Amino acid sequence: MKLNEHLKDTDEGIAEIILLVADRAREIKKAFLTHNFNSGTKNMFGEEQLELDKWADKLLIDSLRNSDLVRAVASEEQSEIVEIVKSKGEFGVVLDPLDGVSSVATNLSVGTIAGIFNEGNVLEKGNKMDAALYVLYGPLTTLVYSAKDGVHEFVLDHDNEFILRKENVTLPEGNIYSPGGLPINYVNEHRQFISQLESEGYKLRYSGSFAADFQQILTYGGVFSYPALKEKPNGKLRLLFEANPMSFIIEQAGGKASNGTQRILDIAPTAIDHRVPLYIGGNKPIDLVESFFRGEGI
Ligand code: P6P
Repeated sequence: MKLNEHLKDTDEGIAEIILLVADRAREIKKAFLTHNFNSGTKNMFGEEQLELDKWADKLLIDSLRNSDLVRAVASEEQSEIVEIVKSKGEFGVVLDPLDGVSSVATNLSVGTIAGIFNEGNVLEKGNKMDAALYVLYGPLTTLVYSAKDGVHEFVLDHDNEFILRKENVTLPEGNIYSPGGLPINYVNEHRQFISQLESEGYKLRYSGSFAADFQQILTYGGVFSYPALKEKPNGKLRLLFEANPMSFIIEQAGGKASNGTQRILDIAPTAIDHRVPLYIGGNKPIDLVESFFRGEGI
C-alpha cells in the first residue's frame, strides 16, 4: 500500500502535509552527495550548520509556505517562528529538517523530524499535537508517521514510492539503551539509572543521531536518554523539534517519554529553543528513571 492510500482516512490537511514532507524527503535523499559541506554559519544553538541543513530547511519551509495549508513553522534552523501571514491554512508545523546531520560525515543515518498542529500555535504543548513523522535516511529511506491512529512505517522503493512496511508498530520489550551525554557529567540520579540498566544486562547502542537511535528503540525496545547534565541542566535535545514529535510517536506505539519527572508532552514550551532532558522508550525503564528522580531508587 502506498503512503497516500494509507492516509485516505486521515484529516486531508494533515495527509497533505505528511505527503509534502515525504516528497521533499525524496529530494533531500539525493542531496547528501551534493550539499555536504560547511556553510560557515551557526544555528540559534551555536551549532555549525552544514549547507545541507540550510538547504533542507529552505526546501521544506518554502514548500510548507506554498502549500496554503500552514500558518506557522518553527524550525531548528530558524531563530524565529516563520509566520505565513497570507496562508488560508491554519496548521502549525515544528521541524528538524536534518537531525544528526554531523553524522553524514561518517555515513551514519540521519533524519527529518516534523510535528503537526491543527491550530497554528507551534508553541503549544506536545499533548496538543495532531500528527508527527520522521524520515530516516539510512541503508533504506523510511518514513514513520502517526496521526493518533497508531504508528506506521513506510519504505522508499525502487519506484521512489513510500510503500507500507509495518502497520500499527508497537514498542517491544527490549534491552537497548542509548545514553547521550558524557558519563563524567552525569547527575547522580541518572548515574544510578544507567548502572541499574547495565546491571540488568541492557546493551549500549548509540550513534549520535536521534532519529536513528530512536528507530533502534522502536524496533528492538529499550530506552534512549539525553539527560540533564552537570553543566547542562536542560540536557541537549530540543522540546519543539525533537522531543515532542518523537514523544508523540512513542506514546502512540505504547511507550513513554519523560524529562525524568514529567511527561514530555505535558511540558509547556517557554521559547522555540527550549531544551529538555529526555528519556524515551519502554514503560519499564521510564518508570524506573522517574523513581530515581523521586529519590525512591531500587
Ligand atoms: P552528542 C544531533 O545534533 C542531536 O541533536 C541528536 O540528533 C543526537 O541525539 C544528539 O544531538 C547527539 O548529541 O552530544 O552525542 O553529539
